[in-house]
Amino acid sequence: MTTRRRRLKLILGSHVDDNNTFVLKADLAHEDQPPARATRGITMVLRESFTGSDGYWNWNNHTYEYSTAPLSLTDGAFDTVNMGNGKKTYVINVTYGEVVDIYIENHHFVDGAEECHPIHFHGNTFWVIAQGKMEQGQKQRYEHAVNGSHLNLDDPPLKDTYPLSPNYWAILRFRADNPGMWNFHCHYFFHNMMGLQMVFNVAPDRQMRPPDAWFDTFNMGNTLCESDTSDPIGDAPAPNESR
Ligand SMILES: [Cu+2]
Repeated sequence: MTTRRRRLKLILGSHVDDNNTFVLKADLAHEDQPPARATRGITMVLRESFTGSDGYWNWNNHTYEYSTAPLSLTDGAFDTVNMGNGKKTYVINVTYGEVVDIYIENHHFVDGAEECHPIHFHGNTFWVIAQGKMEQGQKQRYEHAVNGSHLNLDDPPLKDTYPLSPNYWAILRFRADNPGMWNFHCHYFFHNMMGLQMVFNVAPDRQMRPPDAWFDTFNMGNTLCESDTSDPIGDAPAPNESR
């Protein structure tokens, strides 16, 4: 018996166009095609910053700071923390059904040191529909990338992690059909802890929330979150509740 395995055909250099785009191809026998158009483009610029001798990683100049409430347990609500110097609980809301292009661009240019960031998305997969290289110091942005590049909408790889090198950019297209608070971060643990993460809050109106008993039992006297019984969406009754 032969076992078919998912294959990734990597073609580098042979399809370079005017925008320095490299085409990644996947085996279509195992993977769906992406939606032909995005309804929204979100630009995420990766940089490094320093406070004194302390180094931080940023998405769009924000170093991630943990929220005071567990994001995945609060029905899309969260306490945002802003400690200054770009530190914040960086959350972007996404409506159910949107087709989102996450455009990532790495502005962290290092001389003589290649530091590649494995960017990982929880709860979702994305199609890598375009990627390319910039000149050092160049700023491109999503509109230029999506309009000026060859987009592979026929057989792009469907992944949950993309290796983002200095001077490179990529367009990661995903369909927002999985409600949840989903972390988008560098998978190097020390980069993650140095702030290179953020959260896509997908379809907050469809997210499940803990039963009321959770708020009573595990919420340390409502110090984490307030119980709100006015909205029954996704609210499963606790075993000892009568309804
Ligand atoms: Cu990293």
